[in-house]
Amino acid sequence: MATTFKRTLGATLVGLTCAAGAQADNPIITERFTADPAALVHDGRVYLYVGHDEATEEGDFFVLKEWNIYSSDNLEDWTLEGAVPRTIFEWAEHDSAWASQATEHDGKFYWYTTVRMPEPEDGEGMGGYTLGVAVSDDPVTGWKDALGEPMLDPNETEPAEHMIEHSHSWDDIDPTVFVDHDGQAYLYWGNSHLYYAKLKDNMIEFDGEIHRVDIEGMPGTFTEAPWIHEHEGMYYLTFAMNYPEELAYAMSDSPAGPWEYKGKLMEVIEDSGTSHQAILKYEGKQYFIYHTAALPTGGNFRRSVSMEHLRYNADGTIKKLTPTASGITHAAQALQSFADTDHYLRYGSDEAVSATGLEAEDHYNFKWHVKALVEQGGNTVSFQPETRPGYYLVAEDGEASIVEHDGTDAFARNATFEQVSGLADGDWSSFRSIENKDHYLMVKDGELILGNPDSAAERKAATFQVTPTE
Ligand code: FUB
Repeated sequence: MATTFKRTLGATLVGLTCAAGAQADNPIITERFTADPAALVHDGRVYLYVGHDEATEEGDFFVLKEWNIYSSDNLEDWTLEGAVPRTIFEWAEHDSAWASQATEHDGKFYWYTTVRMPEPEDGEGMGGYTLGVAVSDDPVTGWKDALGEPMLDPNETEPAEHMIEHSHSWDDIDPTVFVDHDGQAYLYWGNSHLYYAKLKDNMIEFDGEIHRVDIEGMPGTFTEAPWIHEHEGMYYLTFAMNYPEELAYAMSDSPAGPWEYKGKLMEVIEDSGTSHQAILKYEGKQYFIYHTAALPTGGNFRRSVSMEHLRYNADGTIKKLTPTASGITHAAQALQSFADTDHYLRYGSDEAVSATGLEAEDHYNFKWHVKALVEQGGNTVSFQPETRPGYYLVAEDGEASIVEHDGTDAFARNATFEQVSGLADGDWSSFRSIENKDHYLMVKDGELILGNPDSAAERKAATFQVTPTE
């Protein structure tokens, strides 16, 4: 894993003092909380634009003072290139560097952002969230407000009813830009209401009217986070639906719609009311980038960006995704029991771990992301349930259970085991707590417990095999 901090941003540089922390498994950025990813590819390099979540653990709303830009040429090593403060939009206010997307067009870069503007002083109409657009000759440096004013007045669109009782609206957020093969650019955006408009050739002004979009057959409510992409001649609109948010998608044969609902892409994210997806095409493969609450002490306002492979069915529909701890570069592992080799360790949505046979419909809950939280003597491991990133198997108070990482060193130690030669068979493994070497993981009556094996049967029960699942 390489971590570097490369470029500075002249006038837009803000205080970045820590090295960029990034890793290939999920979350892909670990040194800070990041949200609302958007990616573009330029000169063979991926540029990832994210909001920097700075809310405290007790915080009850988003605090986003700046956007951060990372880059990578292998999707494994991410370099923090710099940060652009919300204040490049001088007419905006608050810590409102919400979701954004940048694109390259005719040799220039255009970055469509969400920011908040003041409420009108005369009390006429609403202020609130709106769209800003910045322009630059470079994907990282030199971003300047292209218009010196918002792309639209929030009063030009009619907010959803639940916003009308407020002094500000937030229906004009989350822009996504799409440039079609004929060079026509489209901007989609919205919260509760979904809008789109064509862009003029100058990429910074609307060309014609703003349309309100309906998604035909949608079984829920459009929430936010639209993203448009194209694949083999079909157009895809992915978005967040309902609240807490599920990620879903619709398809069309035109970037202007009509859009037909096609299904859910991801269920509600554990511990986060929002997610927000981007689709990346890079070196012949496609990726789904989104945010979760998986970093220790994460939550609704302390999110972290993750990545999965995006795959299609033969009919062009998208295969449903599951948030994983292993991400795009690691293989998840299964933990097979020596005492009954048909049995594997499995987690659920609570604290318990059981050992049972696999069912035909099993996809995930026997998979673990195996990586040490505490490196000690070269043979330590920690176990994260593959689809509960941020949760770990811990040995504490004499019990083995699944618990959310609280960010403390004590937690990390409790979630770390020494991997030793199998007590019943040296070709297999046994695992004992690094905090209490008498406490081994073992299976009793189909449940995972901690114990100190002293019979042949107990030594078998404390013996496992770690095997790749794919
Ligand atoms: O990050 C602030 C807001 O939360 C974004 O604009 C929405 O998409 C949601 O992720």
